[in-house]
Amino acid sequence: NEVIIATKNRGKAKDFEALLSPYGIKVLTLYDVAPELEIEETGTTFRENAALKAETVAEKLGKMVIADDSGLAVDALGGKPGVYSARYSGKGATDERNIEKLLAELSGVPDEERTARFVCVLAVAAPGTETRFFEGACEGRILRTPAGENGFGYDPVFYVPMEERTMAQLTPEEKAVVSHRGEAIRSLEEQAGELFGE
Ligand code: ITT
Repeated sequence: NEVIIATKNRGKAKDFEALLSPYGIKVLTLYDVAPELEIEETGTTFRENAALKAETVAEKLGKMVIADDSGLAVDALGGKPGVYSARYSGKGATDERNIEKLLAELSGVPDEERTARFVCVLAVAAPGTETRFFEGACEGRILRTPAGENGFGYDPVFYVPMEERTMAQLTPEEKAVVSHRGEAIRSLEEQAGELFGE
């Protein structure tokens, strides 16, 4: 059993592997199925961008494809960086620079006002069908210094209160249990078990 995830983000791909290997499902990414494809994310919502990615690839391959559009919403920044999380620090953005910018923006914000959440929208597209959406979120707080080596993106500065650690201090299996991506995949699994071949 294989699932195509329309992503070029290796960190995301690893998350999906941790989430789907228990079902015996192999994860294929854009690097495997359409490495030349560059999809411009022109949408202004997670849903629009997830649909754009899933439908573009499903159309091209003639197969069912899942896309993940996700990001970090910080309350003290009015929900930013949101859909722009990957590109927060501008052209040539890296996880390190994005974190640096986030910490700079939040430098004057006291601990109790540093609440944030990760959001994940999955779009499931297949030729000739209506695209379906599944969502997940994970509440936390933005620390002042990064901690942990696992995960990707903003994981080192995202503190998960229930775990009393940052997302980057969790193993991939632990992250799968608490993360926005985990919640979205479980919702997909519950409502569309047939996708995974039961
Ligand atoms: P694809 O479109 O190729 O999937 P992308 O990185 O551009 O890759 P998004 O547009 O959905 O994907 O941006 C998601 C960004 O949100 C990601 O680059 C991180 O900065 C952040 N993010 C999402 N999920 C995260 C997670 O689990 N941990 C840390 N940061 C996350």
